[in-house]
Amino acid sequence: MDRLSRGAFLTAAAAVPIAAGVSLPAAAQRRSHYALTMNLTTSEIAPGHTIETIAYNDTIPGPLIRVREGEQVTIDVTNKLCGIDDIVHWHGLQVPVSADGAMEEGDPMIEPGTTYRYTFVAKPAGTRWYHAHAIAKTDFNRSLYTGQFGFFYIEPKNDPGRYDKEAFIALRQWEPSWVILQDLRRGPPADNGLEVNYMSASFNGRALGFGDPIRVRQGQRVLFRLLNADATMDASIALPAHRFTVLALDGNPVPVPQTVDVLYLAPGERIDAVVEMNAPGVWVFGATQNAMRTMGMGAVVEYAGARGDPVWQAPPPSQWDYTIFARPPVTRDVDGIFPLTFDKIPGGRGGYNRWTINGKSWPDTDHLVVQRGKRYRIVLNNQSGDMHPIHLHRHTFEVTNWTGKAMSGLMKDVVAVPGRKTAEIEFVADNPGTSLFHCHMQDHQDFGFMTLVTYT
Ligand SMILES: [Cu+2]
Repeated sequence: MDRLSRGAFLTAAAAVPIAAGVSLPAAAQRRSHYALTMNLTTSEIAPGHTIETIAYNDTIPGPLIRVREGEQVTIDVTNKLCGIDDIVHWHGLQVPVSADGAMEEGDPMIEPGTTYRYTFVAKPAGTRWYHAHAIAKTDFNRSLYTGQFGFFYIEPKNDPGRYDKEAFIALRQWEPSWVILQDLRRGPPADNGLEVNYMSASFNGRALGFGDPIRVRQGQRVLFRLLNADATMDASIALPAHRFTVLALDGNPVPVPQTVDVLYLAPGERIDAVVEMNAPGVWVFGATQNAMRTMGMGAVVEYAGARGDPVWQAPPPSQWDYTIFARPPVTRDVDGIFPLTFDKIPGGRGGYNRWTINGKSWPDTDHLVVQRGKRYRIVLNNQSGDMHPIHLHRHTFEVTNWTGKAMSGLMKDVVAVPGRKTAEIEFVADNPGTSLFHCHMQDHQDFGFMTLVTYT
């Protein structure tokens, strides 16, 4: 097995007894001290197709960070780049502001030739991740456009471990460029600015058919821990002849696990889903969108003893809907409501679109001022035609309304708000310090779509 895919697919030994409480061999890889080095590296993502990018420890994704919930973890990040500073954000973790890795909150950028130590208690349990959090603007050699991302898995204190095999998979597109992309279905205005377009894509840094197959056996329960690590694009993925039982969204167990044909992930989102391997064959696990799959967004799932070319079949039509994983709505008082309207200022032909929150762009956006211990509702009103994956740092929020449908119990740190739709989230201000609130699209956050939650 080659270097990249060995790091990418952490496979537990087969058929770990559930009741026996035997810990998975992967648990042996738990450590409390990690070292990440930001390096300029080359990576072969498809046969003979090599890209140059920045990565952690020369692997894509970066090394898996795996710790037990509540444990102290130390991560030394060394910058070996020439003339480029950067910073690492621990996405979905409830960390102190000093360890969050966001320049806008006052955290230091890591200068070339230096090492910065992040140390914090790992919480909450679940599938988290880490990634660069610099401003890229028009520079595709920065931040989320590069290979600077990896999984950060925090094991719960009592891991049910109801699976035979675990596969961490990060979705990603490569080779971005600015293009004029007029979506005729959206109609006017035709003054839309430049959009980001890609040439290639991968699961775990390898294009479909190039990486090692995900090897399974009939009867296995495979737990996929999926991450959309893309800078700007959402993705729907499917595995023909198989269904996904969704256990967690953004690492947090869902109130109502549901079995679906297609998974949808906006940038920054994670899904933990179990698949019962009961359809022997060689299958394409990949993007439902043909163009994205053809670019390489996928991996082969191969049953032991199966032969032949990998088979793709389009899944039945489906619509992603967060509410099916949630409980019915409950009426709860909040201590404050922040109505936020998101809009786009089209950049015009050849220009860059700008984004506004209540009519203002970062750094002029109004802060959301909260008091410790109180509960707040944020009303997200997306007036633009684009989907926005809205992310709040250092806190977990409850999605209480999505596209007009009220709900409760669904805890997330990113919520995808479709074009011209609304959503509502509620959170308890339980982690004092400044917290960044922004759209997770790299180009959107770079061009205005950010503000801060501040405590009084
Ligand atoms: Cu956005």
